[in-house]
Amino acid sequence: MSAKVISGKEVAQQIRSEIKVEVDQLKEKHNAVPGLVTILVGENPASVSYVTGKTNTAKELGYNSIQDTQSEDITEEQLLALVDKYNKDDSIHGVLVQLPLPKHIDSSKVLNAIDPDKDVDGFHPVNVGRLVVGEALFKPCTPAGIQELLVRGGAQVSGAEVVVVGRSNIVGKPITNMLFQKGEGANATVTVVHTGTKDMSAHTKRADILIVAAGKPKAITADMVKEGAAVIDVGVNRVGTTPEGKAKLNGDVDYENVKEKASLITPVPGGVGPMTITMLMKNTLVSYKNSLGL
Ligand code: L34
Repeated sequence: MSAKVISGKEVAQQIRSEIKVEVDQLKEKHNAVPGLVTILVGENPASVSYVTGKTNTAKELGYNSIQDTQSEDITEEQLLALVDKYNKDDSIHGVLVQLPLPKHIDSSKVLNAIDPDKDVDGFHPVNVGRLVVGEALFKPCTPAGIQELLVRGGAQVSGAEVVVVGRSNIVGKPITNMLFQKGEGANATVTVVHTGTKDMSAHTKRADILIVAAGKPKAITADMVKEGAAVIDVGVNRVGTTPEGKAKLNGDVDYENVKEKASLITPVPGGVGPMTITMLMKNTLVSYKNSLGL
């Protein structure tokens, strides 16, 4: 079998055009647009690339889009003050601080300072709690993107054996919490494997849906995958440079070999990444509509 490749790029484009229609209508009616600020600290090339993607997409959709880039040596206090400034700004509906932050800054302190109503990443403990009890205000962007890809790619999620590789706050924990909830695009049986797992492939081989956020190239090889599984590759590893001098990207899955065994697979680049950005746009739209009481 050779898998159907789900293009996150195409699905993302589709959802973005749906969002654009709604934003244009709301602008006409309310004479206002969604506002998103993305705070970037330092010059990590991966972060610069992702944040630029977010800022540009927001601009394309007609948002008030601000990229606030700060030097690597900004103090924690200064960063907290910056977050507070945007919390209080009525033209801003989404406040995002790109991770990772430099070591001298306590990330959780910064994330906890974001107004939960503007926390379009869904990382604030209040929003994590809402997600866990099934009352999510904002679904975290990468997991929300994964769920959309599964649903729009035609995977049967309800009743599926899902195995999540990795337990991060950004991907592993929230996708687990989303997929075992009752409801559309969920209702699955979810197992989480991580660096403390004794026999990783015993679990991954059982998966109807395998979600890989391990942060390591080729963490998943073909022998670890069940014939016909749907494989979502969340990893983005910079593995070298292309002849044109651009970063060469690989996921966490041995794509060429796993593709021959899976029924569905997402590529890297052009898979989950563009969906993360799109779901951020969706969350910002939700926050803006909430602010209008819609
Ligand atoms: N606060 N920090 C916060 N929120 C997030 O949701 C993120 N994440 C992760 C890192 N830190 C964060 C992202 O934005 C990962 N991530 C992310 C976003 C976009 C892309 C990848 C990861 C993406 O657009 N990937 C493209 C390739 C981009 C490139 O060439 O560098 C792709 O096609 O996969």
